[in-house]
Amino acid sequence: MPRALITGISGQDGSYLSEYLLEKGYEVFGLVRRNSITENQQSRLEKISTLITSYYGDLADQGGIYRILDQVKPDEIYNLAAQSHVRVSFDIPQFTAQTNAVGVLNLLEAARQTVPEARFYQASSSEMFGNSVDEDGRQRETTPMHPVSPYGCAKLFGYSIVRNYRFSYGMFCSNGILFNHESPRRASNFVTSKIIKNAVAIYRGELDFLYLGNLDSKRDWGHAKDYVTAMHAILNHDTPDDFVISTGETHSIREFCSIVFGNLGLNYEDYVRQDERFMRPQELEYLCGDSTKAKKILNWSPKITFDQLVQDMLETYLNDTKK
Ligand code: F7E
Repeated sequence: MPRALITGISGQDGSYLSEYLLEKGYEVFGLVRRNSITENQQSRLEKISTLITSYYGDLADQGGIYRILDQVKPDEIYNLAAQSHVRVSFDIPQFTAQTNAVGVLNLLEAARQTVPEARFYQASSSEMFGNSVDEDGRQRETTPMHPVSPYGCAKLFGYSIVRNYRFSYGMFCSNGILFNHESPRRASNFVTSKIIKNAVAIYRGELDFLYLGNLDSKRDWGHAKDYVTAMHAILNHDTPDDFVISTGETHSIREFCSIVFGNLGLNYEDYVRQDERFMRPQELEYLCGDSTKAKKILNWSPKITFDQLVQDMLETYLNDTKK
């Protein structure tokens, strides 16, 4: 049975990846950062809690990381743990850098010392591109990276140190450069979940307005369930490499509002208000990825369409009165 260790196992991606690897016959281990509200840590793992083994840990705690790697001896390591909110990274830049940059190095170094043969996946991000776009309006593996947030800057360090360990020590270390990916498990302070959750509350008469930041930025949104299959494919390729994972389709926040409210028979312009608090000091305006390399080399392409993603999220919120 191959053994996989997933940091950030209780997050959106960690929970989907665990389910996918369990189906494939893996033994799944995970790192969970301790939180005073236990329910927050467990909710996405409820269905599989008896099938996985989780440890409390933090990427900043080097001793703990060594101990866990040495005990688990994983064949594959998926580093999904991060301070994952771009807007929040402007409020807590040092913490973001400690986790998203130095944390990657801590894990890599512990892997080099304890399990140098293990394959290492790093959750890199399209936020690393900043406002850099190729002439055809796409971002791909060769597009220059000029991040515009503390989150993006920290992720660029993580991406670079993973490549450095690959070339310096011959370790099997790969980056998935994932564009935005959402699902019913997306936390409600990311824009897709926030729009859907609040539009449903407005539809039910529980709320008057939805306050958002920049409505004109554009994102390439895929489904997280699709994207975790790419993570596994990246680590199970013959050689370590870096891959863009995206849909190649882009929509503005305004368009997303229009679709969601429209689905509920409402006009978003009557309910959406702009609020300075949700604007960013510097904004990444436009993302539209080109995953040709992943398609050609890994035979990976997204299966779930944008419309299906919106429906999946919307139906979950409509059916779940607790959300
Ligand atoms: O914002 C705009 C906001 O926070 C999307 C993370 O998974 O993807 C994600 O980062 C857009 C931005 O995601 C609100 O200004 C407007 O232009 O959903 P988001 P993100 O920043 O793109 C990348 C690939 C990652 O790696 C990250 O970990 O929506 N926006 N109004 C808003 N965004 C939020 N959160 N809240 C608003 O009220």
